[in-house]
Amino acid sequence: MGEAAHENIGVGVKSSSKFIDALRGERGETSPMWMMRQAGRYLPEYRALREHNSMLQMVMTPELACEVTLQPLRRFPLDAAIIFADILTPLIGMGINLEFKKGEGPVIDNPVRSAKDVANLRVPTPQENVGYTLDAIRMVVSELRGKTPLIGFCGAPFTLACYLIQGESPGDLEYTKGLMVGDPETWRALQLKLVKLSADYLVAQVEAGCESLQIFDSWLGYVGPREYDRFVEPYLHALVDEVRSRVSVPVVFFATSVAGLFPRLSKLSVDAFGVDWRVSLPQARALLGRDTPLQGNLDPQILAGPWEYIRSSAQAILDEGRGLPAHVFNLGHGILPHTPVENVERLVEFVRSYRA
Ligand code: 1CP
Repeated sequence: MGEAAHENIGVGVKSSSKFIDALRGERGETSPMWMMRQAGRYLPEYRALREHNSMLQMVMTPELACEVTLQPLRRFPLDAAIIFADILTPLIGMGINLEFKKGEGPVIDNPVRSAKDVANLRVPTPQENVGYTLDAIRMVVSELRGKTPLIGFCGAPFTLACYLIQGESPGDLEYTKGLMVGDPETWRALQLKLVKLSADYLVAQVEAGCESLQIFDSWLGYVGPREYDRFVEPYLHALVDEVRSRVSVPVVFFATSVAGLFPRLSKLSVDAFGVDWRVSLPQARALLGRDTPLQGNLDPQILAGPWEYIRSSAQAILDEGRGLPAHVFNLGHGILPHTPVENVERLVEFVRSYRA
């Protein structure tokens, strides 16, 4: 890396890494690999810790978050770690009551539904809000000793608003879209607060030692092009542009079911796009109309299937990846709790050794 990449605030890429190189558009002999939700319930050692600690306790205790972040790396030779946190934890400091309920996922018992609710939301500094995650990042980085880069992340302003407004895992978005189209001023005020919260959070994660960032817009696939242009794009661009002006690490944007939005998303000033399994990598490239490194896109649901099927799917993706400017192998969405660990082990070994 040249010095130019470091000049913004003096933090930037430290370790030489196949993963960071690929995000910068440099293609090596093999595709580097990590897996979304690579720390999680499919690992027995994660379940063992989880038996005695709630999800939030694990995120809020730096020693535990550090340990859980490192668990998948002890088992598999992955090319990146991702800090154990959640896109929703930074919302707690805004004044919402977040709980992860067994079987239900995240629940917010004081959802945001009015102009007054939005006005009451605080935007604390990352240090006062999520100091526990910043501490965990520093611990992980010191354990990794420059050998493996750590990914920091946040939820995009649209997806965070979905959770804040719906108050639970959004099965549908009727409250969210009702507010968005019915009260655009309040929507704007909420989006601007979320842009500020997330931009500061991403920058703080880089300052604590993260060498790459990923923005998750998990619910964007529910948005049509007209609403994207008016209610989503200005804030997503504001977040990305703000972060880029302050740090120089590569930024990946990930959303699912957004093939129809790819021509618009390609205007985002990110280094790479994460792709889900509903489109092929060449299709995604054509729709984006831009030569950008892509990350993806094995369907995590087929990891429950026979090895031969998994292997041939992974091979097809790696072959497609050879046609891209650069490719990071990943799943098309998070790994599922019942995934056999043995299949993951074989997959990582296969991806590491495969040469197209
Ligand atoms: O043990 C448990 O019961 C907790 C399950 C769990 C885990 C392991 C949740 C609850 N969050 C996490 C960690 C997490 N979440 C990470 C870091 C770990 C890693 O990747 O190794 C990351 C990056 C996330 C991101 C996240 N959380 C997203 C974006 C990615 C995606 O899946 O689309 C979203 C939407 C969430 C919300 C969330 N948190 C937890 C659940 C079950 C959910 C999804 C609920 C829903 O479908 O709405």
